[in-house]
Amino acid sequence: MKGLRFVGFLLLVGSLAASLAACGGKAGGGEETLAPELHVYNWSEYIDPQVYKDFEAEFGVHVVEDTFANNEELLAKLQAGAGGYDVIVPSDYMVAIMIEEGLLAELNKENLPNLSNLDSKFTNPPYDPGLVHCVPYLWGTTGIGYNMEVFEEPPDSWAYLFDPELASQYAGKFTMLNDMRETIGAALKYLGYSLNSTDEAELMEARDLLIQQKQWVYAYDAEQYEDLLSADETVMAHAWSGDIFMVAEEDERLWYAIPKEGATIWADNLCIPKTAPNKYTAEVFINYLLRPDVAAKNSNYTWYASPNAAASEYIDAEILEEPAIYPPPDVMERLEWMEDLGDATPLWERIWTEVRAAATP
Ligand code: N2P
Repeated sequence: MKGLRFVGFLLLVGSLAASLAACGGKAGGGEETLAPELHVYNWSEYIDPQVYKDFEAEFGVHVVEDTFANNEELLAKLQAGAGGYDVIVPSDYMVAIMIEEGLLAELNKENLPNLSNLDSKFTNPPYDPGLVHCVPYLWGTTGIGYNMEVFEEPPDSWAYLFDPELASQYAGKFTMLNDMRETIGAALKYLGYSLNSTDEAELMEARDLLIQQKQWVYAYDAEQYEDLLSADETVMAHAWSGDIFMVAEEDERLWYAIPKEGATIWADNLCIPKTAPNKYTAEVFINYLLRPDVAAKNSNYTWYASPNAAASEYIDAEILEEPAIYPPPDVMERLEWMEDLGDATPLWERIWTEVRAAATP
């Protein structure tokens, strides 16, 4: 009996040691182990591909990337139980929704020493005070991309997309973002309302405007629209700033304007889902993206503004000095952040479905 108990004790000690080793000796405060693969779910064209390669060369971790078109697609994926992602990139208001729904893990800041590189303006955002769950990645605005050969004056008003007299001149020649918040938001802005409106009458007005506009819309697209513009399929696009500047590097006819009525300002964030299989590796990756030279590589590639103050010295002057990327204070004042729509979400979703399903005359 005694002998058996002793064997049992030995087995217990053995399995404890094995499980400590498996979790990398975390309990002992030692190094954790890196997973061989990391799964990132990102916006399209939203990282310098070289950064994935450099990370793999340095850490031996192969990064597999999937892309999504908009925040709602990302949310639906997680709600449906997609458990394979280690790092996701939701925008500000979506971070708030995901925290509320308990979808995000809390970050272990010990693994994120490079957080100190962030500009202090970005370290306490209202959607995630104190950066408990996410790290700001890139930020930008939503406006209008256009072909300068077609427009004598920059189309710096939502009227170009919504005023029947103006928009009809570009019939079949412009795209709208395949993004509920951005596209209904743009219609609301044109009408002089907040892009966070939850007022039913305002929203019905926006819906009618979008249904009227649909006959002139080439497509609702958030992933290839910049290429359609460069391929002359379109001459104008409801657009995220950097997407246009990135293509403009090769196609000098293209440029981007922030509508004078005001527009969206947003920040996308690196977060770890609660279900992430490789949380520690995800933190090592996020910390890598926070290195000044790496953050700068991503800004230089995507043409989006960086919340990383230490990265500035490596970011191209062309980007840092571009007022449509880092807008001056008077423009900043006209920009609006998106917020969680709360109880009005189903109404927005219904309107978006109606707009997408509406027949064009
Ligand atoms: C990148 C899309 C930008 C993200 N192609 C908009 N939040």
